[in-house]
Amino acid sequence: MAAPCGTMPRMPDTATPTRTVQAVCPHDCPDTCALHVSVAGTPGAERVVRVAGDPDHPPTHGVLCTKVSRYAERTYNAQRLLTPLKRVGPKGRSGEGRFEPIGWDEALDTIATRLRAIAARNPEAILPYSYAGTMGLVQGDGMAARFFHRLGASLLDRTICANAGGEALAATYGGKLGMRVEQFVHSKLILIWGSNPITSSLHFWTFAQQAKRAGAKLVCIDPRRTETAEKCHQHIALLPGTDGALALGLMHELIVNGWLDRDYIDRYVDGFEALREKALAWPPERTAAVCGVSPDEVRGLARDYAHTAPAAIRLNYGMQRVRGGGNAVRLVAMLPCLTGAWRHPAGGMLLSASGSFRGARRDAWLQRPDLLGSRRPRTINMSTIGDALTHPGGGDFGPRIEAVLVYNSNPVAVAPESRKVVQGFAREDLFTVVLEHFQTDTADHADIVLPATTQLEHWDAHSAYGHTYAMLNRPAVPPLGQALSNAEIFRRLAARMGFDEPCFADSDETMALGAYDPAVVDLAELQSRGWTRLKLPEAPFAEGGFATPGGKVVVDAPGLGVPDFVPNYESVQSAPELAARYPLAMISPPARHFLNSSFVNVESLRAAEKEPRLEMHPADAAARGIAQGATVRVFNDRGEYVCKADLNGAARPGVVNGLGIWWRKMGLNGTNVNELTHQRLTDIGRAPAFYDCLVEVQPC
Ligand SMILES: Nc1nc2c(c(=O)[nH]1)N[C@H]1C(S)=C(S)[C@@H](COP(=O)(O)OP(=O)(O)OC[C@H]3O[C@@H](n4cnc5c(=O)[nH]c(N)nc54)[C@H](O)[C@@H]3O)O[C@H]1N2
Ligand SMILES: Nc1nc2c(c(=O)[nH]1)N[C@H]1C(S)=C(S)[C@@H](COP(=O)(O)OP(=O)(O)OC[C@H]3O[C@@H](n4cnc5c(=O)[nH]c(N)nc54)[C@H](O)[C@@H]3O)O[C@H]1N2
Ligand SMILES: [Mo]
Repeated sequence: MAAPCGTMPRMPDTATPTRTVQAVCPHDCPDTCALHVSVAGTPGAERVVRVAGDPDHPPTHGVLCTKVSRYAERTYNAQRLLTPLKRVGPKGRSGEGRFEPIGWDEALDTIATRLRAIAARNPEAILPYSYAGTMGLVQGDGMAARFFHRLGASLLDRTICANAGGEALAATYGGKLGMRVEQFVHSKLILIWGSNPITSSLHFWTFAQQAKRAGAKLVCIDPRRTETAEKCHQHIALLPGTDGALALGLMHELIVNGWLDRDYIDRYVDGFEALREKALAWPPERTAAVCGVSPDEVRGLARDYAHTAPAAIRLNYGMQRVRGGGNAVRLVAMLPCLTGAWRHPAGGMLLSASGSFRGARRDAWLQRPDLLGSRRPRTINMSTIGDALTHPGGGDFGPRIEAVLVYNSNPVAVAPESRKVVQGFAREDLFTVVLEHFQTDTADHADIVLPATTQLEHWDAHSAYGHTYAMLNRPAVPPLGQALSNAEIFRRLAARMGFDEPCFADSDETMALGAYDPAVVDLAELQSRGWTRLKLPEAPFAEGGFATPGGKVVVDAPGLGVPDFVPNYESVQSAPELAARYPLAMISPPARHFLNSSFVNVESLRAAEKEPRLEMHPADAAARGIAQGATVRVFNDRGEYVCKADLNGAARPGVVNGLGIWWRKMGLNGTNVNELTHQRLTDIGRAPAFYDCLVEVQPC
């Protein structure tokens, strides 16, 4: 591959920092850390020499994860894309695409000419595709959103991660609202449910450990024996996709034993009788049979939950990546309403707190949906991008997709049913532009690749989904090579497209400093310290006050009905005929040293993960003649994935864990775990069911 790698000066090993810049970790993680970036060198030749956690920011408390403490290694990586590239070889085939450097003028003119021609026929044939490579409000959907709204391109339904749980929370509480994360240190029981914080939310784990030292009991509810499960007092290893049944089983015990806060229910729960009726059908024996646990585990958990105060639930998105994920979140979210756990600041639940930022952020100004005018473009679901790109067009779908602009995402690696996704991106008639730091699997399919700045090189403002501080990121060094920020790229494209609205002249700095409403957020503190706490009550629902229209928790939600257990599309119980061929349930949770598919190319982190792995229970492996470390073929009707069997004790019988998300071209057979996942959607929120997937495994 001819992608140029800039020759970077070697990092000075013992350089003395000359100044410190206040920044923010941009990655898709609940913790959104405040950073201190140390810069050394003389003006014009400055380099970042260290990235550390801000000791004063309460959720960060001076600590970073392994990945981000090496952020300079990512920024100065020899593989960084530093000039625009155009494809000169055949499209597709991971790693074999040929690219040549071009200037910015040629790159932007090529793109503008193609987009103008397509837009003249129908701008909806153009699709933006982005997710959370950066969660910044400026480099995420700031200037890009303005650009696509003005253009009238198809809208993107951003469902790939959190939409089942997000819409479920909205239906139940009226928004993505929950406990303040700092309060978990005072909890006496913490259910860590569908979450592996040692890997994916390290700063929450610190709070949980503080609580543990103060006498709290920690229970992990997860099919996988994660590093977190190892360190909890109890691990309930239920089958994937059975969380809704477990929640109903717990409610059954709360109800039949009278362990309810009747006063809280009477005042703040709308529709309890209908929920009660559902729950009474779930005695411990039935619950245990569906969940693959013992009836005593169900009884014991219900007793602990009812008799310990304050009791808190840290739910994470891991448990909603199955068909019934939305209903399961609704059911779990009702548990603290039945026991009145919400009365205490350290009781209740936290899945996401991002809704707390709703009134504080100036979303309409940042994204300018008004630029659509009276146009109402169609919406394309990012989770079914494989189907969308291979659709011939016509009917309800509308025009065939002719151009895709990808930024902050790597769909060829992360979207389900990769074979279809690759087929779509390999279309020779599709015009694809990818804004990236690195030559990812998706960039391999681009016609034009544009080099983007990293967080150390641009302005941004951030909110968070695991804490409630508004944050500001200042650039530490100028852009490397010819890289430009996402916002600057869309600003220049807008100029070439002839978009002359004044908003296209707003600088990155103007947008970052204007992202928050001064009437709600302390901008002086935000700018001087880099972060400021939203003014929120410590116990958000102590006296009801849910964000629903009636202010109460909603059981019977409009259009959704009363929540119930919804079995997986693919499981031994729900699809016995399929299970006869593919008897193992596969989940594909994050690997500790990667962040989705980010960091797979950072050598030291890839070395820590070693090889793509499938964790198996020793009995399931023995039945197939598979030994520790053997190369195995994991397959179903959709595809096959080659990786190494790991019999490390983390997998329960009947379930295999394919740790995510390798770049396809760095895998053993040019695929990754999404070769096996499907595009069917969750019950609520139109989200992917990555962890609802049957496979078979053979030695290779
Ligand atoms: N190091 C690292 N950190 C990350 C990420 C990463 O890839 N790597 N990803 C980031 C992103 S994008 C997100 S959305 C967040 C949260 O990301 P999540 O995907 O929620 O990740 P985890 O916190 O690892 O929790 C998932 C856990 O759910 C378990 N699980 C799988 N299926 C089920 C089920 O049916 N029921 C239950 N109860 N548990 C199940 C998995 O075994 C895993 O331990 O983390 C972020 N942080
Ligand atoms: N099988 C399976 N699949 C999954 C999951 C799973 O658990 N199992 N998890 C799902 C989840 S939770 C999520 S959130 C999605 C994540 O999917 P994505 O949001 O696509 O996440 P990444 O794979 O991290 O890709 C982000 C890309 O953005 C680039 N990037 C970062 N910052 C910038 C920037 O400032 N500018 C530009 N132009 N690019 C930037 C990075 O280099 C990286 O290649 O994957 C989903 N896919
Ligand atoms: Mo995510």
